[in-house]
Amino acid sequence: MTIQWFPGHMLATENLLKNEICKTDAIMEILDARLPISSANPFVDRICKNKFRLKVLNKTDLADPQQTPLWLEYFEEKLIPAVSTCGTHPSHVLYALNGCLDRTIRNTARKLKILVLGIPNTGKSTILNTLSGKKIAKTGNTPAITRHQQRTSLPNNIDIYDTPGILSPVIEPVEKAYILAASGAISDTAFDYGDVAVFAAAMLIRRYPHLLIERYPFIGNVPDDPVILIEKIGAGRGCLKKRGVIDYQKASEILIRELRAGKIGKISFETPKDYENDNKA
Ligand SMILES: Nc1nc2c(ncn2[C@@H]2O[C@H](COP(=O)(O)OP(=O)(O)OP(=O)(O)O)[C@@H](O)[C@H]2O)c(=O)[nH]1
Ligand SMILES: [Mg+2]
Repeated sequence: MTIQWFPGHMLATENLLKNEICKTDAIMEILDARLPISSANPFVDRICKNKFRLKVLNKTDLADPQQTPLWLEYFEEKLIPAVSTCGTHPSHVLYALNGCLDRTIRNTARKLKILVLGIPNTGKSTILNTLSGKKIAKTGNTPAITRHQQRTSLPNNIDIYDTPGILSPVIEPVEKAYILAASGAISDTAFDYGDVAVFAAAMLIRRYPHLLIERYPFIGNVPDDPVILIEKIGAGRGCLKKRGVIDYQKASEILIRELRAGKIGKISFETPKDYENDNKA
């Protein structure tokens, strides 16, 4: 099933960015470290062509610690500037900001303008707050918290702009939409938890069976079938309807919410190895 979610403020943000980009010195593109490919918006590639752009793989504390360094190597090989951060960690975000400043030619006659861009819920506003040392921007664990661009002045004549998260109007292929939905980048109103849970369960069975056993010891062996895994989780967590029928929807929601919150463990939805294999053909 295709998933689409493109509320009006995203189109307004795209139009704003098209006008603003020429007045911008550098861009911090905030990605989700668990999904560095799927959390990149092709619109950002298109409009940022002639500007210095740093890819910031945020939420590293939730990502598989083996995969994030591999992603950084992957980007380095392709000569794409990238760093990884935890958005609430001042030294991490300062390192990212300096990564931008080091590569940006300054026009001392005016303030340096840095745009913070990305899809929803990757931690843009959190990074801005950590950089400024104050809670300037509203943050929250649902997508589309920020609805308007917001400027903050930093020391050394720097203006930094937080922007609303933007997605593509059409998210393709469907696997990408499922990854985005599972990560929390798409509003819950735009997809079915059951579908996304099957996708997520299949990924967990393939890559992180040991974490499934640790989190849900009552499942016994990890089944090959994602639907059976979800049913077992539902049974173990008491998600039952009348006459003992498993509440599949509730079980799906539990799996997705615990996956997003890092309760199952540190998990990456994408690995450079799988990505390269999938794109070899
Ligand atoms: N675990 C973890 N959570 C983070 C990190 N950075 C941000 N968050 C959380 O992620 C959620 C989204 O953060 P926001 O800063 O609101 O994200 P945003 O990109 O501004 O989202 P929109 O405004 O909706 O586009 C919040 O609950 C943050 O506390 C991080 O590095 N690690
Ligand atoms: Mg925000």
